[in-house]
Amino acid sequence: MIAAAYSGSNVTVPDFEYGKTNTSPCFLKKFPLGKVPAFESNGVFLNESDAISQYVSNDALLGGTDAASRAAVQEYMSFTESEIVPSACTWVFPTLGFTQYNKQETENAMNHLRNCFAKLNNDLLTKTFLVGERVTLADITLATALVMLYVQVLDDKFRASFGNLNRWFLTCINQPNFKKVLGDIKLCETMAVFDKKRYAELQKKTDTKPKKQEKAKEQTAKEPKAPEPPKEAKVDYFADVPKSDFVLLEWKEMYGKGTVEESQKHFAEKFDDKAWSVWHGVKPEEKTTCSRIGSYLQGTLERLGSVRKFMHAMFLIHERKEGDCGHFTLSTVIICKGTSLIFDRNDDWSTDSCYFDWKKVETKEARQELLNQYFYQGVNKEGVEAITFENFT
Ligand SMILES: N[C@@H](CCC(=O)N[C@@H](CS)C(=O)NCC(=O)O)C(=O)O
Repeated sequence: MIAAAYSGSNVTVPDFEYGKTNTSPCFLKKFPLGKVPAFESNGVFLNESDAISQYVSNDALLGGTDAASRAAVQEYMSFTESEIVPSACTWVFPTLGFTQYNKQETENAMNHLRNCFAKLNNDLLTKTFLVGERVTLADITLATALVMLYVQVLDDKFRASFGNLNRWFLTCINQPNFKKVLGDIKLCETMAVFDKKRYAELQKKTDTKPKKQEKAKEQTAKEPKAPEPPKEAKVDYFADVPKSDFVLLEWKEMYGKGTVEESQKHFAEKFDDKAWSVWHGVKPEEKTTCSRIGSYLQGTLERLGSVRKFMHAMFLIHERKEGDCGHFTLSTVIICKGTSLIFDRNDDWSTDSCYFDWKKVETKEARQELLNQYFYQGVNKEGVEAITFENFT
């Protein structure tokens, strides 16, 4: 996020719950190891913070045009990843209760970091930043890796021998682009020690966690090409859904053949939120062509064939022109069986849903309004008319 702030790349962080979002089938489809940070943009999917930060950087952050400077930036990034991060985790994680404390390992890590800091302190003797005269990805990568050390364990005494490193660190974290991402950082006063209590609590939590997601994740990670087990003749994907008086086919007919007023009334009276739900999905804007987004939508509708009995949807395509380029957004409102997102019930249904951000429409008023916009007026939530639409019925 700091690199993006420097380069002016527009990167946003969606709603995310660690342990939940990154273990969902949608996430695992795109990022099979379930790890964060994870980045997606216009069909580019990246894990690994170094790769992501390089992708969102501009040339200046990567060291400019000089090959030696670029290599120096890369050197500090690799140095951070292989020399700093492992020892920092070994020392700091037990103080946060994340891992068990091991005296010997912690001492080794402290000594290794002392050596690394001595080298860095020397590098920074006459320099404000690590490479060249301005902030580069070298500073961003190293400084952010050091934050947990400076906050948790590097007390005054430990810091005392590394004046140049401290000065550089403070310069970095006080740059506006660092500050707006990291906030205020309070340097450690007392070296934190193993947090036994929190460790025990966290252990308890992981031990009692249902193993189902873990298993699913392991399978995706280790056996991506394993052949699908033969499908059961009949799987009830809606076993949890109570019987309901809302009949999708009736609604579809009413929508197709009745007047606007009749079908609106039918929905208002019959829709049953104990067994059905309405969702708004948006596939983030991408630079493409009208025919490409159109054929993507056709493909999506074909792939959703088997879910037709349980879902009705309206898809809209919007275009925003920027110079000669079109930027297209695909969005939809769906009415589906069950109170959870229908695509999560069967892996075969989630091929495309993964690329959309979904929000459940919770209230009757909001449902009515969105339905009016999508199904009757062909406009999106903001009231903007679509260039084209597809009714999935
Ligand atoms: N080298 C990776 C490390 C990624 C990583 O280990 N992420 C942790 C969170 S800090 C994670 O997602 N763990 C989830 C898991 O392993 O299930 C990077 O820099 O991005």
